[in-house]
Amino acid sequence: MNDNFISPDFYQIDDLLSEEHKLIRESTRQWVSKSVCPIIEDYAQKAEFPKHLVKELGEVGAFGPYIPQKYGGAGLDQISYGIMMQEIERGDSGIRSTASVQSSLVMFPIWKFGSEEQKMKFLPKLATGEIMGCFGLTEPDHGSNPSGMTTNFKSDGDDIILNGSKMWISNSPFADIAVVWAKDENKRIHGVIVERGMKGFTTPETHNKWSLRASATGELIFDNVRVPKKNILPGKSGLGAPLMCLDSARYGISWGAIGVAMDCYNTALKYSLERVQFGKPIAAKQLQQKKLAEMLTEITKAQLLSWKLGKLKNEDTATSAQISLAKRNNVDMAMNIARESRQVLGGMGITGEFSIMRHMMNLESVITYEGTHDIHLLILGHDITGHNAF
Ligand code: TGC
Ligand code: FAD
Repeated sequence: MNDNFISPDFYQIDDLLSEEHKLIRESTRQWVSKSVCPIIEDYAQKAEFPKHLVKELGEVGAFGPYIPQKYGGAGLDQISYGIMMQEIERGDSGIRSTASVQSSLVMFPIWKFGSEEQKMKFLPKLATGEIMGCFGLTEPDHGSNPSGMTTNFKSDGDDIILNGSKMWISNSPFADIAVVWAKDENKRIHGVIVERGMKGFTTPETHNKWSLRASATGELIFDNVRVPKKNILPGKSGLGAPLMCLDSARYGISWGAIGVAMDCYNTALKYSLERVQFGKPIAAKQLQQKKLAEMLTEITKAQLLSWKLGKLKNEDTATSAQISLAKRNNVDMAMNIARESRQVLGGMGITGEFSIMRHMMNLESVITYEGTHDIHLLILGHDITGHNAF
């Protein structure tokens, strides 16, 4: 597969980045070009997760880059995290999923809500990829409305007994641990670390996906699973705890979507300059220029949005609604660019010779998970009007 990526920077947004940000971008970009781009199409066609990339993701620092060094992270800022997600998703949304689930949905809750013992036990191994985690919030009957979840536990001495099931869980088929959200006897939601090998805990894989084919998705099934109470995250309970994790992951996705859009734009631009029809490169035709000009406009707007959101995240002042706006806008922007750039390539656009069609299919998941396009609109509507329309 081709990889001659040149990233568009029409508004010199690089001037807003530090030297460290640029170094992180360069090293992540080189890794993606070397290790992801050459193999990802084959894995997507086979519907297989390239598991050998886990160790390398750990080595490039993609697992918990903003987690303090004391716990095995790199202690970087939020813009660094965003840049990494952008570069990795330029390769494939499924690989970015692996990195963002591990960082924002597994390491983040253990770091923010875990005991010191839990942090020391799990975070350093999660940072290197020695162990992998997944995040269980969604259930078969509760997707957009997780507060209705029925997964529950009862106290039994020093343990809890966990029952229920989770669906659509990224990385579940191979994860060593799962951060699972479940209700106690008082219907209060808690995070529980469930470890592979616990009796009654199974993780069947979900097959036949047309999207995120290089990412493993599955269920989490709990049949009277005995979990020690010391595996409950003590620092925060209630739906606000998983929603805080989602804020972190949604922010990363806003950057990731830019990576996809840049890759599609870049592919379409190069193809249009080379492809000759009616005696001229198609890039010389007004209709193709309109597509390219609009793509670059939308990418530039999205770059500024995520950069400013990163500044707010660094100051710890980003609101959930601001994050929803960026996730919603940027994923939608990337989907439109994938569709338009696919058309620029004509028939070639549907083949695995180019990354566009895989990106387009992946984005169907990205626009649905971490809150659907419409749920983010309703979060914004609530913020603007004060009326909850869920
Ligand atoms: P609501 O009543 O609004 O809130 C419940 C409690 O939570 C507080 N809260 C937040 N706290 C922290 N951060 C946030 N972003 C928060 N948003 C709300 C809120 O103040 C309240 O606190 P308290 O103390 O009063 O109880 O909750 P609701 O039930 O009305 O639901 C709100 C809604 C619809 C926005 C929420 O349920 C939602 O976001 N739904 C979408 C579900 C979703 O995004 N699921 C994602 C699953 S994980 C996933 O998709 C991973 S994909 C991974 C990958 O591969 O990349
Ligand atoms: P539903 O909630 O049933 O929604 C169906 C439709 O109804 C949507 O269009 C939605 O926008 C709309 N809708 C819902 N409520 C309203 C309303 N109030 N008003 C108007 N319209 C509404 N979850 C995890 O917990 N962990 C994971 O790791 C994870 N990984 C995933 C990986 C993949 C590949 C996919 C596809 C999903 C993953 N998810 C994960 C689940 C994901 O978060 C949910 O699919 C998503 O939140 C939507 O839930 P749902 O699929 O049940 O759709």
